[in-house]
Amino acid sequence: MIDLYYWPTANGLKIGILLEELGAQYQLLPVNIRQGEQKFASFQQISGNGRIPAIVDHRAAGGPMSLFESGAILNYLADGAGRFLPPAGSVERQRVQEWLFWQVGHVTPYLSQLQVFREKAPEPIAFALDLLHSEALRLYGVLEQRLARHPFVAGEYSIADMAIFPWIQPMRHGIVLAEYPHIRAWREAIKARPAVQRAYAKGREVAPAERSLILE
Ligand SMILES: N[C@@H](CCC(=O)N[C@@H](CS)C(=O)NCC(=O)O)C(=O)O
Repeated sequence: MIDLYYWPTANGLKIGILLEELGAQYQLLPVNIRQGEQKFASFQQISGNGRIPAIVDHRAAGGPMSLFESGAILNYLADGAGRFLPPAGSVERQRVQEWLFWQVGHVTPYLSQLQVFREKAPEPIAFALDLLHSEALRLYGVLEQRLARHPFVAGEYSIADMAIFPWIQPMRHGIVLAEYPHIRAWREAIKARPAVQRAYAKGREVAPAERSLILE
């Protein structure tokens, strides 16, 4: 059994998608980040950075093992199952890692800040909005170019796609998706997957008003 410490934000949804794709036995343990539960000492013993998602794997050989950081969790779970991440030493695995690190290193930091400045700033701050929107355009452009040549970012559907997908919310970013036909087709294909639909349905049970659950 795996415990998933979770809130249905983009970073939380990534792990829900993989667990559903794997048909894993897990329980969702909501950490209400809107009410500050990520600051509880009990949670920070599991997630040293005080952020969701985190897991505790009760199946681990040496006893229950905790892990935080979504990229590390995706790697760990995919390796354990031998799915959605090619084996060590292969070029294909490095391709998945490349796009996974692109997601955690560029997509989350810039798009999350864009969302904060668009949705939460008490008044518009043009400098921040311009800077972050330009970077969002650049990131969407990078993804569009990649998907023009490959059906999924690393060739086959992988944890890299699962990490990127929840972050592609064009309406929140002021992006017109019609200008990115390859991203649109990729997004529709992932959206249609039963595991992805189950992951979002579980997210809606936890916190239906979370903006990350909007799939338009
Ligand atoms: N680099 C981390 C980012 C995790 C993260 O930022 N989580 C957000 C929700 S998406 C959070 O816990 N926010 C709570 C807070 O800002 O205090 C990862 O990929 O897991």
